[in-house]
Amino acid sequence: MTCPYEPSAAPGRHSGGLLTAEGPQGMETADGQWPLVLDPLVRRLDEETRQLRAAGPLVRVEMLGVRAWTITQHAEARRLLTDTRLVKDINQWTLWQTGEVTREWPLIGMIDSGRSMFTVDGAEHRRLRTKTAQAITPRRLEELRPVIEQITHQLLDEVATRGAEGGQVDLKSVFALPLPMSVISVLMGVDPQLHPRLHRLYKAFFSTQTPQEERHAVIEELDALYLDMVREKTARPTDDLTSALIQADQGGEPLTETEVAGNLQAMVAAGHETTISLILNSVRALLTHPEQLRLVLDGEVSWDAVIEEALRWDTPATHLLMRFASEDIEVGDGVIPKGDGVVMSYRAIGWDERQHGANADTFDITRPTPVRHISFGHGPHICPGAALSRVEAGIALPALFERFPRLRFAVPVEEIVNQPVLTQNDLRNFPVFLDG
Ligand code: STR
Repeated sequence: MTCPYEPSAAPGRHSGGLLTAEGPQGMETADGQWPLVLDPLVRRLDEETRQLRAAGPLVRVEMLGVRAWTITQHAEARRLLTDTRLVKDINQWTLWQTGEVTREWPLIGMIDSGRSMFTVDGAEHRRLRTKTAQAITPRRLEELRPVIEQITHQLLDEVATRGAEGGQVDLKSVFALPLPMSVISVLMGVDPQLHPRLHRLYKAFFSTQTPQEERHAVIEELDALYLDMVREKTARPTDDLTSALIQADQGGEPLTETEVAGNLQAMVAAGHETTISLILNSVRALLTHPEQLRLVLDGEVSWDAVIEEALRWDTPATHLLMRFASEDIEVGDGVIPKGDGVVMSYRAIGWDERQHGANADTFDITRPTPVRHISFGHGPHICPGAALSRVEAGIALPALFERFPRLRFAVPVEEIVNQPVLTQNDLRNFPVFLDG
């Protein structure tokens, strides 16, 4: 197999500083191949997804100068996501132990994000996660539904106002971006006045183009903001999940201030960043497949089917960073050596023909079998917010098309492109005409 990508032009020059001309020790492929270099600007996501699929199930990738393995197959991913030898603890990472990866690596915030349910395993993970997960079950979410409906309709009013003169409206900034942040804020008890600041901070946090000093400042600001929030709610509890996490005794072991802050941070970041993509990617898929949109508007196919297919075909979490092999782990014909980093490439996983059939790379809401994707992950870390995101998209999408049944792109669809965000499938903007 030949590698479709050129090695990085100047290995070792990247701020990660990891690659020498020969490649770091123990990281060269047995057959001398270079890894697939993922484009930090995400200019060809579909092409990259195909290349990952073709090279799978275990593929060597380079992400902003750092090498890791990625998993591109549904069955292997499922298996590995319940394999306890694959752990979240960054201290198991050889490149971290040797100092080859430092906080200067632009993606470090995706891994070393502080102690939370996202970064620990085993019994401690259950201790950190259970209370939060229980608060977002489908049954508990019924209470949030009217709130989500109200936020959705308010935002759609704003969309209508902006498009009143027949001009174009950015469906991202006016609808898909504020909706998830508003919803997660109600659940967690985040002050709406912080929204503009949080939008700005997360945009900088996720972008590969953010200068390093700014990125450090952004992470510091986010950490301080959430810690303040937890302290404030400790002093004056309110009716939200953050206050509940502070007060819960977790079987005699209450969560510490930093643990609550870590969970809060993870929930806001995840609830915000991923659901924007779910909404916009669904709209884009429908507008580029008008015959399928027709089926939905005529009630022939459910909105649930649209959402599950969008989750599979154009999933929000392109690459999920990162787990570490605490021992050598065999995958297919290969081995992940102990101490190496492992990424789950959910977009490629969603295109697995073995799981979804020969047309896995096409959007088709009429698939005969229910779509069994793992875009929310699998195993102990499976997305605790999955039901919430389904409720949000399940309200937002029908409401949008009911209000604007003639919604259409205001620019050629090729101009609707990804943000420079390597790990998330996030669009820059989404100009539409409402047409009445
Ligand atoms: C962002 C930075 C932060 O403060 C906390 C977290 C933990 C949860 C992470 C989040 C991160 C990045 C986006 C993630 C989310 C969990 C799910 C979400 C990875 C690192 C996805 O994109 C699926």
